[in-house]
Amino acid sequence: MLDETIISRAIIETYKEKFVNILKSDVAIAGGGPSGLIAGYYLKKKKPDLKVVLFERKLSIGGGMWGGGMMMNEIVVQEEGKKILDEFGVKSKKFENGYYTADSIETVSALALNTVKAGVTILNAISVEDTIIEDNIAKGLVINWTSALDIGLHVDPLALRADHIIDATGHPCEIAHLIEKKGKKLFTRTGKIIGEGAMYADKGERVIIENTKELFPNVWACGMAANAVFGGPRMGPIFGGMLLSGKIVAEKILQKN
Ligand code: 48H
Repeated sequence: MLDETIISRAIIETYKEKFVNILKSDVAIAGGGPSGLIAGYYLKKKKPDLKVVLFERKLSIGGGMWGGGMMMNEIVVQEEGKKILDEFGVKSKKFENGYYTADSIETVSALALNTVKAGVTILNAISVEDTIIEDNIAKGLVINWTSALDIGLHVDPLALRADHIIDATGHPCEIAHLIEKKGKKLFTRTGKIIGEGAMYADKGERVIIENTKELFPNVWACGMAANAVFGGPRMGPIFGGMLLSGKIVAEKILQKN
C-alpha cells in the first residue's frame, strides 16, 4: 500500500537537503538558458569539487534555445560552436559556408542532462530578485519563488552566499540591472549598462567573446547578457556565441579562483 505521506516527505526532505547544501556555493548562476547551462557544465568539468548552483525562473531550463529561429526548432552554429555540440554528443548537419544546424530540442536536452550529470544543482521555478552586496562586492543572491512574485504575494525572499555570480539572464541582463538600480557603478565604459545593439550577427558573435567578463566585483556577464551589459549587437538564432560565452566565463572564473 502506497503511503502518500512518505511520498511527500521524500520530496520535502530530499529537496531540503539540496537547498541547504547550496546556501554557501562557489558559483551561483542566474538563468538556465544555453549560456548558463554551459557555464555550469564547464565549471564542474574543470573543477569537480566546486559547488555550483543554477537558478531558473521558469519550470523549464533552456531559455530561448527551444524555439530555434521563429519557432522553427533548429539552431545554427559555426565551427567553434560545433565542437562544443560534439562534446555534448549533439548531432549537427553541415550547411553552407561553415554553418551547421542542430535540432534545438536535442541540443537543450543534451545541455541540460550533461550539466546535471556534471554535478550542477539546478533549482527551477525560482527567480533571482536581488543580490547581497557588502562593501561594494557581490556576496550572494536573493531568491524567491517565481510563482509568489508572479501573483504579487508579499513574501520575503531567502538568500545564499556565493564567491562568484554569473548573470546568464539573457537579453534583460537582470542581475546587472539589480546592481545598477542600487546606484552601483558597473565595469562598463560609462559605469552603467550600455544596452544591446540592433542585429548584426557577425559582430554580435565576435564581440560577445570579449564582453564575457566581470561586470561588478564577483559578478560575471555571460551569454546575451554580456552584449546587453557591455554593448554589443544581437545576432539572431545563431548560438555558437552563447555556447562559447558560457565556456569562457567558466575559464575566467577558474583563473580568478
Ligand atoms: C532566474 C532568470 C532570471 C532571474 C531570466 O535568454 P536565454 O536563453 O539566455 P542566453 O544568454 O543563455 O541565450 C540567449 C539566446 O537564447 C538568445 O536569446 C539569443 C541568441 N538571441 C539573439 C537575438 O538576436 O535575439 O536564457 C535566460 C534564462 C531564461 O530561461 C530566463 O527564464 C532566465 O534566464 N532568467 N532566472 N532569475 N531573475 N531572469
